[in-house]
Amino acid sequence: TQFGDEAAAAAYHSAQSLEDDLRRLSEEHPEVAELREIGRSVEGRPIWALRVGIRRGEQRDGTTTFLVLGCHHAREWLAVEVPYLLASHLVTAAGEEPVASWLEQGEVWVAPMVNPDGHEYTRTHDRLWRKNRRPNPDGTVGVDPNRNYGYMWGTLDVATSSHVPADATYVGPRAFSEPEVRAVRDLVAREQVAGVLTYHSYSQLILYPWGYTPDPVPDGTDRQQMTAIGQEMQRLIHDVHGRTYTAKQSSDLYPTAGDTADWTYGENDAPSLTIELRPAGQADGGFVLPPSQIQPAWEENREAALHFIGQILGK
Ligand code: ING
Ligand code: ZN
Repeated sequence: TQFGDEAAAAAYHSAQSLEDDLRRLSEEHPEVAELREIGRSVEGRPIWALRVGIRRGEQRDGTTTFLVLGCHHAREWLAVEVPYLLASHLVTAAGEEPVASWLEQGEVWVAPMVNPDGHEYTRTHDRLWRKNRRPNPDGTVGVDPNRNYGYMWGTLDVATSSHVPADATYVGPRAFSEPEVRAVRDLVAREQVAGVLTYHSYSQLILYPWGYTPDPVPDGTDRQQMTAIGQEMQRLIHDVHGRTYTAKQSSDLYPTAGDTADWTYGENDAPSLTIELRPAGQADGGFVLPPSQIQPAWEENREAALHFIGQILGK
């Protein structure tokens, strides 16, 4: 690699090694895991999801789906590893409670690398690249996939949600202009998605909608459920290694229109949370963490993720 940390590059997944490892999981556990290509990136790379569920033939009406996403943003390497390890855990725990009961009526889809083009670019050219690799008409490159979803898309024009193609938070020319984002949209349209967990790094946060407005989501069971799950996840994470991941509304971090959770909740009524993984700040390493951080990050997030999944599939 150009930045010389061969050990880190080997310990974290590339697009190819992720495909290999997801394929191996599906081949070792064919009764509960299936590898699916959910779409292709701008540069033609497959976007992979592992479907964790019991084989039901064609008759799958009424099956509730929980969706886990990772790595919308290229440089957020830890946000590939935590969802990958969650997928691996679910596959090996599928025969034991509580996972076994969840899979009687439901399934979990895990797509650890939504933005494979950007991710590969961070391994070979620019470790801190964020967006996808869309060539823009003005000669710049990249749309922010976490600003390209179609709920209240484009309604803000601020530094953290920009209409300038060169910017790191460029929203794109229209909602769902990006194939990586359409892959998620089409998966949500095909399956009965009833809960969404999307991983980013860093800042140690648990973010619930909305991003596009400081108003809270409407008063009622959804608001109650998302804030309660966020609080419980904060507690479960803290219990493991003492790290504080603070639960709050995403607009309290900064305003964004077109993010994943606003769309999966606003358009699809699925309780949706964004996790910002380790570390707390730039001074602690920011996006660039040694591989020794992968295991503790996974450990502290495991029970929290399982809690959310259980709240959705365990009914
Ligand atoms: N942060 C998120 C971003 O997309 C976020 C923060 C998530 C804001 C969800 C609004 C909604 O900017 C990183 N690190 O990507
Ligand atoms: Zn991000």
